[in-house]
Order: sequence, then structure tokens, then C-alpha cells
Amino acid sequence: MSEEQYFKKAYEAIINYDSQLAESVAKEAVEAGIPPQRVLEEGFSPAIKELGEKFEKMEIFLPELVMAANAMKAAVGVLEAALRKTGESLPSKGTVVLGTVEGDIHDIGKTIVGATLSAAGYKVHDLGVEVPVPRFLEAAEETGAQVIAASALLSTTMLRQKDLVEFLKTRGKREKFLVIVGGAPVTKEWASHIGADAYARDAVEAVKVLDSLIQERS
Ligand code: B1M
Repeated sequence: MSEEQYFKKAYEAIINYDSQLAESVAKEAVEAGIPPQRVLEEGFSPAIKELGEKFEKMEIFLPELVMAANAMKAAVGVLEAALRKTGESLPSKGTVVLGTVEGDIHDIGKTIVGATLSAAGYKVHDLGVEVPVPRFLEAAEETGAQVIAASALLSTTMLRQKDLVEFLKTRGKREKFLVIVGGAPVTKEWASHIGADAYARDAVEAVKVLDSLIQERS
């Protein structure tokens, strides 16, 4: 099967809310040697984005979006495992504390960012979703992290990224950690407006941006 055929099957699995197909296509694509990132970005993600737009236009409703998200999660589970395996043998580039901000339960993109950072050699502590601002700092201190990474998918919860930067300042810890923010509504302008160190549009960019920031600091 060609790469394009895998991508088409991945797209169809999500559009048809088919978790079993999503998982098996992800497995087959990884076994065929297609980089997990490409399977996600060119196969699965366009489908969930399309469904997100349909949801916005009320052409589908929350139960359908939940089914699609479940299919995405089945695929991401496979892709995540493949990515983490790649990173196991690499020397650590640094430690990252990662989470989706409080009030936000979207975790598919955040999980992919974490797995991609792991694949690139970062030690990632994934705090999950709905992470309160103080928890980011607490976990970063506990793990000796250099980086705090906060994902937000809602225009309302993006504000928690601003709160995070402010919180670090009030605790006198702003300079101790690099703060990277991302998520669908987040932009480079927002990141610089709130005083974050970095913004990444996707998981691959997150690796590039952190690599260069960490190199600058060392
Ligand atoms: Co929701 N949702 N959702 N949702 N959902 C969006 C975000 C929305 C844009 C859909 C829409 O209306 N078009 C909309 C937000 C509108 C807004 O605020 N502007 C929305 C809404 C409104 C909601 C609810 C409020 C719906 C409701 O209940 N009425 C509710 C919110 C609940 C809450 O959080 N409190 C809700 C719920 C859900 C589901 C549970 C059904 C499900 C989430 C399941 C889950 O994650 N476990 C869901 C889904 C699936 C989506 C869409 C369709 C897809 C998100 C996704 O997984 N994309 C989404 C529409 C969209 O984004 N276009 C939508 C695939 C993923 C690989 O991409 O997450 O963008 P993404 O991650 C990318 C990049 O953004 C980036 O890298 C990733 C990989 O490339 N990235 C980072 C992400 N985090 C990063 C961090 C970084 C760097 C890069 O550094 C730290």
C-alpha cells in the first residue's frame, strides 16, 4: 500500500468513528515504516479537524465528536508508543513538565507533543489534563525540569497560559524555567504577548524550538 493509501484509510477511520480501524491503520502504517508524525498530520488530524468544523456548524453533535475523539485516541495510543520507543536509547536533552491547562480536557495533541519530545530525547512528565497553574511549578521543581509546556485548546483556557507565566513571576521562578505554549487557538503573537519563551504550531516544531532554546541556554 502507498503512503497516500494509509493516509486515506486513517482519514476514513476517523470520519466513520471507527476506533478499531483507526488502531489497525496506525499499526500497519508504523510497521510499514511511515513516521508516526506524518501518519498523524496527513492522515488522522485532517479528519478530526474537519469534524471539529462540522461540530461548530452544528452538522454533527457532541456524541459524534466524542466517538471521533475515541477513534483518534486509539490511533494516538499506537503512534505514541512508537514515538516513545524511538527516544528510549537517546541521551536526555532535558526534562519537560507537560500538561493541558485547567478547565480543558483536550489531550490528543498534548499527548502527541509529549511523545514527540520523548522521541527526540527529552524526559517528559505528562501531568495530564486540567492541570492547575501551581501544579506545573510544583512538578517542575520536583522533577528538576528545565521546561514547562502548557497546552490549551479552548479560547477561554488559553488565559491559563498567561496565568502560568504570571504565577511563575510572582513566585520568583520565571527565569528558572523555559515556558512553551501551544494548542489550536494559540499563536506566536499570544505567546509573546503573555511573555512565554516559545510557541510551537505542532509537535515537530516544539522539538525544534526547544532544541534551539536549550542550546542557547547551555
Ligand atoms: Co473540543 N473543541 N470541545 N472536544 N475539539 C475544539 C477545540 C473546537 C475548536 C471545536 C469547534 O467548535 N470547532 C472548540 C473550541 C472553540 C474555541 O474555544 N475556540 C471545542 C469545544 C467548544 C469543546 C467543548 C466546549 C464542547 C462542549 O462541551 N460543548 C468541550 C470542551 C470540554 C473542556 O475541555 N472543558 C469539547 C470537548 C471535546 C471532546 C471531548 C469531544 C474531544 C476531546 C477529546 C480529547 O482530547 N480527549 C474534542 C475534540 C476532539 C475537538 C477537536 C475537534 C479536535 C482536537 C484534536 O484532538 N485535534 C477540536 C477542533 C480543532 O482543534 N480543530 C475541538 C487533533 C490534535 C492532533 O491536534 O489538539 O490541535 P491539536 O494539537 C496539535 C497542535 O495544536 C499542537 O501540536 C499538536 C500536534 O500537532 N499543540 C501544541 C497542542 N498542544 C501543544 C502544546 C505545545 C505545542 C504545540 O507546547 C506546549
